[in-house]
Amino acid sequence: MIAATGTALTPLSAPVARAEDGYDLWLRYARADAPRGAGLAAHATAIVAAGTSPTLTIATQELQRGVAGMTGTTLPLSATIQQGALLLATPASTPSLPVKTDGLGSEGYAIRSMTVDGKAVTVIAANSDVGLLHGAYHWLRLAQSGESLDHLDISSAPKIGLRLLNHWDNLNGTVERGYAGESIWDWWRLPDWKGPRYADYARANASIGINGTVLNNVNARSDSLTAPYIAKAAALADIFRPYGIKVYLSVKWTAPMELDGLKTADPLDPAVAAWWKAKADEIYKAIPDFGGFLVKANSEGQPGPQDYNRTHADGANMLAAAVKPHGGIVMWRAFVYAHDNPDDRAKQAYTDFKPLDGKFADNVIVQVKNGAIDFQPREPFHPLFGAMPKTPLMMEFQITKEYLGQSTHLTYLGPLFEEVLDADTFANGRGSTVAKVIDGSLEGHRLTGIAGVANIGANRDWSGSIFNQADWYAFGRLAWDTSLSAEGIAREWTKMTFSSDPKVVQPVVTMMMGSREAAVDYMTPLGLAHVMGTGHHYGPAPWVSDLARPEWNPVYYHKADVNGIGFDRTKRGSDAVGQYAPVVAKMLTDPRTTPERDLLWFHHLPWDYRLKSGDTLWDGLIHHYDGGVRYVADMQTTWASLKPYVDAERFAETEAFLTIQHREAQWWRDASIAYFQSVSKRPLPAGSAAPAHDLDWYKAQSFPYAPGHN
Ligand code: GCW
Repeated sequence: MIAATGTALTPLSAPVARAEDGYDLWLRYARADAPRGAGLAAHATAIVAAGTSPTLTIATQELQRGVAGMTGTTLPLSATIQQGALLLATPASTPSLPVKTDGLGSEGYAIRSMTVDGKAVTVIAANSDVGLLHGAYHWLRLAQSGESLDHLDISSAPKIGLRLLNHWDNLNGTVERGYAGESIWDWWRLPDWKGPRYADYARANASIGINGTVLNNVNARSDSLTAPYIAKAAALADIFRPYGIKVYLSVKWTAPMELDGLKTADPLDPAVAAWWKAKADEIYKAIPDFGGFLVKANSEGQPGPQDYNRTHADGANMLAAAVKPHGGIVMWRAFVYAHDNPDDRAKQAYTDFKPLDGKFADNVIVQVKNGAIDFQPREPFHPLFGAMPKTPLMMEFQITKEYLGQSTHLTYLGPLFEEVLDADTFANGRGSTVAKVIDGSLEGHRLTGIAGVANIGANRDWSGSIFNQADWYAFGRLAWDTSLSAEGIAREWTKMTFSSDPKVVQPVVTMMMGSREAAVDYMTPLGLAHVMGTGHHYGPAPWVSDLARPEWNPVYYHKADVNGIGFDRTKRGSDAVGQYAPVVAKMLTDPRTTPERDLLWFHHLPWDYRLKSGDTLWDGLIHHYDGGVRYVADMQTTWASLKPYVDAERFAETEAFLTIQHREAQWWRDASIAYFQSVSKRPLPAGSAAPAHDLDWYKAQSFPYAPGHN
């Protein structure tokens, strides 16, 4: 090891060989080959940026960094327009702006190739400097992906207002359901020590249009609302602000009791309301543009207004009144289910919230998970979407892969996000997609939002694996524009992350696009759900039946016995289908018209039920498990063929992780089959191998140290 001596051993100008450790994410700005580099340089001879602001400085420095990385040349700042310049301008900084910015809002941008003063230039125009920053990132994305920089005529503005990450980060540095190491928030040393990583975090998020971050776990501690922690949050807010990113905090319902000894947390008690008002005032003094609160109440043991016989609306509205004078909002989660409620868990959020439609204050938005249970590999869309027309609903996706292979499985989430956003609620006739519910266009809401539970940690590569970075990227891109395709996003990401060589892009994108379906196949095919190990949720455990609450047990979800399998959610069963719009409910009532991918979510069917393939349900189930494992083996082959094109470090990591994934896919398949066969008493179809071990062996596996579990 070389000790630091204070002597500069390497001249600063010498090129430093750096390993591709994933730190740079999709902002690598790798050197372009000569022809592409020349083309790029011709479109970036100088930056002409009118005005000064921290945000504008970030935008120009990012362009300089990108162009320097890709071409090796320094992009000068210039006061005069010259051929090939990049012009950054707002109507305020440049009254003669030749590009219209109407309709771009405060965050959107336009990029146009045009002639100004007789010079061919590229104009990036926006109504704000943050808009210019987003435009700069768009231009850099085109440049990095090897797209043409000629004849650009782009305008882009987000339809969804709040595009947030939710960190489930604890004050002690652990991350609930985090698989990328410790929290990146160094709460202990904040606010004095503000490491460089915070700005890099903001930069990565700004590059994909994320504009807010909830810093702490929804399973919140009151301490995050104390003065020292408000100061820490304020330090982060100061760093994020020029990137167009606001901070938000999760709050614990009983904070007034825990911090200041109030006797109650009843939302209708004036002392409670006064406490929250004072707390909000205190926060806004430190963070003038604080975004607002996120609340998990009366869910999984968290306290909430129902403890005082008040409704979720009573609770949300009281908090909303506290932040309202400052322009803040409240995001109230609909992820609720109660141990003393015997009703189907999938129905409980709707049952609680639907009657409250229209009862929330205008700065409250209800945050709904994509499905009615809990971020399973596949869930039908949540029945609340489209069912609360008088209430703005925001989407909650999980980017961290609690149920999709955690840090090692390559399971690209783009197709999951896309499937949910494109799902048709039929709330207002055909075409009433979930995307239109959350962008406000279906029901005319102005407060709109989408959140992703972050997969970010202190690991050098941020997300626990290179491919998990794609999920963060895809979330941001879809939050900005829900009409983008998961495949197009995968292509962009691959080009920037690895290479724009079609020999790389094609196979990597193909691999990614089928990967989530493969995980569904080897974990929970045909609409099965929640059959994973208790607590840590790592690996299969469909046999578990001894946990205190019925809905914690996998057997509750699959209900397999000698006759058949699946959860009957039709009228004959829990009637969860009745929570969907009539057209959807009708379709889901009949197994023949239910999409097969959701079959066992809605129906309990005999093992001899015929699938569309002609297989019996039993044989088909086994074939899905087999197919999932096979897909992973194919990904291994594909990846091996890419060795010549990928740097050694990232190649080796992915290769090793695919080996883990293959072993675990096989384990999922084998353990699931061993269990279901013990129940169904049926032989495996021809060509399907028996599990490697007997059922007892799978049951005996234990994982006390699996990550991400408190
Ligand atoms: O997905 C489940 C997780 C919990 C999580 C909870 C929630 C933060 O297993 O770890 O708690 O959902 O979303 O509140």
